[in-house]
Amino acid sequence: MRRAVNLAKRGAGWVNPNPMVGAVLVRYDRIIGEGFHEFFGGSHAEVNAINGVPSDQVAGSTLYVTLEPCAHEGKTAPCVNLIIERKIAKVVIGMTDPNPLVDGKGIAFLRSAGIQVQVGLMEQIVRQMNEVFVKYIRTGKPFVVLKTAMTLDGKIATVTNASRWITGEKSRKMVHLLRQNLSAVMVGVDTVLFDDPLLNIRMKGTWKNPLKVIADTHGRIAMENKVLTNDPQLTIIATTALADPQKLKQIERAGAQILICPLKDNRVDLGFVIHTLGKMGIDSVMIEGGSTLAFSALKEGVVDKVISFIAPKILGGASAPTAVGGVGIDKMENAINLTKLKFKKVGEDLMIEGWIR
Ligand code: AOF
Ligand code: ZN
Repeated sequence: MRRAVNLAKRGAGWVNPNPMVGAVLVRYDRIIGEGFHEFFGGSHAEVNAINGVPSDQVAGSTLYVTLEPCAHEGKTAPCVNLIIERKIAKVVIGMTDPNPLVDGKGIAFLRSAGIQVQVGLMEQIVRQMNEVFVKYIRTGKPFVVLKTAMTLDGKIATVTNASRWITGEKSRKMVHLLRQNLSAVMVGVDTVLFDDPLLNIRMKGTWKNPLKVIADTHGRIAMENKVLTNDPQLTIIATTALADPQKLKQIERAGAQILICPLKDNRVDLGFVIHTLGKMGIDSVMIEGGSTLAFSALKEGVVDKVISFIAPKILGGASAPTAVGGVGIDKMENAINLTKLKFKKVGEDLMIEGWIR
């Protein structure tokens, strides 16, 4: 199962909004076949593990698969049929498939065909690997990660708004990896105006760039900003009726999409943006700043998980921006609490992961 999990992760960023799935076929305690779901629309992990292995070897073998094999006719034929046809004797499953189309039906089908089924091996690890899928398939809303990068005193820039670079190279590379694994990145317009980020992936190898979503209530983005001049077809400007229609037309002509949103507290309604992205097939979003957007997202309750990089630097300055701004929370008992915290050292920085309680 550990091997199946590692295989599954190779599909990260390519399979969305499908889950990452890995499968390993074992006979007499030896691996005779393995595979994973490689890209959206591609064959399922089980098929990749089983196909190519001679029939006489498959018959009587044990299949380890991270997710319950599907029993529905999707883009591909149901995996349970293949498992039964090829006379696999036993199937060990990491977790049941939360997809309402499957949800236990695969397991029931295998059992009724006389196949021995064991469920829940390494379940916690498998579940966390597919936290994006689990949320999206059940709610239709993307899993939202709030990423912050700050100094030890919580600053995301100096008093003069200089922000390159707070964290070290390793942390920044990690962010690129996160961008690859999630379907969209979102920032506020001030971040675009101050930092002019590309919001793409710059690493060796082949990567799929995420959709770039800019929260821009008044349509203040500059036409020269890199998100409008580089791959503008991947850019969505989430704006409101407060923006100048002429400017919005100009943005559309540049190749970006405009999403007119309702207002909430005089800003883009983030709940609406998240809901709309879900309907577009976006299963995951990483909010990358700035501090105003971070606060709105937390207050609106759209954030599922926070990933914070903390650099061993101190900047001070009462007016220097902190990771989360906005109007703030009044009473300690109303603080936003994180749970299941994880810590990791990344280069010289500390990475903290926590889930919104
Ligand atoms: C499996 N093995 O490797 C995967 C499964 O659109 P389709 O046909 O690719 O089906 C996608 C659904 O199938 C997805 O929502 C999830 O329920 C399941 N994914 N199942 O047996 C796999 N990727
Ligand atoms: Zn399948």
